[in-house]
Amino acid sequence: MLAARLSDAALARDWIAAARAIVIFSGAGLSAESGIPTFREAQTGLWARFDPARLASPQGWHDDPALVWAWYTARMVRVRAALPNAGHCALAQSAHAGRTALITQNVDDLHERAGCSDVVHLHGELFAHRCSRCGEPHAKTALPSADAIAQRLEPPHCGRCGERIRPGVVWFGESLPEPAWERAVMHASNCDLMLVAGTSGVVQPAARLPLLAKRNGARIIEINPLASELSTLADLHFAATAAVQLPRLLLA
Ligand code: BV8
Ligand code: ZN
Repeated sequence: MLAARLSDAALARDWIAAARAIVIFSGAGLSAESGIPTFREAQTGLWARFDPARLASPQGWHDDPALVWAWYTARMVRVRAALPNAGHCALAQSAHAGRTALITQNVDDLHERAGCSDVVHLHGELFAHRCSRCGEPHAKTALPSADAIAQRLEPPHCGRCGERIRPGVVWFGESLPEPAWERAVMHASNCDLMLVAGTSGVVQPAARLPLLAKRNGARIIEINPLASELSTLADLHFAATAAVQLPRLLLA
């Protein structure tokens, strides 16, 4: 891994301009500068004493659906109040968008609200509720105000079968949506440049994608203030935030 100096931004821009097919692989760090806490950051406030990996699991849902639904409702309220940041906007405004595929681990809709389309959501979407039994999609529910969020909130129930509605995300221990995973593998296998932005590279199988790209000859550029599990794969690592570095590489 080459720790990138500012002058390497020119080298990275040359790689981007010359690339035939680019993949952006984003994680929770992309939304950090929009005020959305990253997944591994300590839980705050009402949720400080809960393990997010436990809440984001079928077991957590089984044990206490009202606690899990309240946690997701608090996250939905936070995302609704957030705005896309300069990193999201640089991806949407990039001149290279036509030959770029965006694959995200994030469940928020900030990429879409910045103007990106055709986003591959590996871990589902926060606002895509569905019935936990029959899978019937459930229309977005009215959100409470931020100060009215209790620590437990009974989920709505399915109009078709009466079962509880669940968040449309992929929980730990659940398989990724086949179509999303297949598209992600196809893009990672065919790209010649991957920008890895804002991910610790801890969660599998998503974190396999940069390795797949590398094995197929792609260059890897990482944007993360810290080193990650993927940094050893990076040809260039910018120790910078997404909102600062993505505009420098995509819009300069
Ligand atoms: C599965 C939705 C098959 C829910 C999420 C090996 C193979 C397969 C599975 C496993 C395996 N090993 C372990 C597993 C199990 C598990 C797993 O990976 N566990 C981890 C904890 C080890 N994987 C699974 O269960 C997956 N399913 O494998 O299915 C299967 C099926 C049945 C039976 C057996 C097997 C499903 C995983 C999906 C989990 N759902 N999200 C929700 O959000 O509530 S994952 C969750 O973590 C979020 O989506 C988040 O995006 C994602 C990944 O984390 P990151 O995005 O990287 O975020 P993180 O906080 O970790 O890091 C942020 C980074 O940003 C940091 O590096 C930081 O430095 C940086 N940063 C901070 N600020 C900025 C910044 N960077 C740039 N700019 C900034 N400003
Ligand atoms: Zn149902």
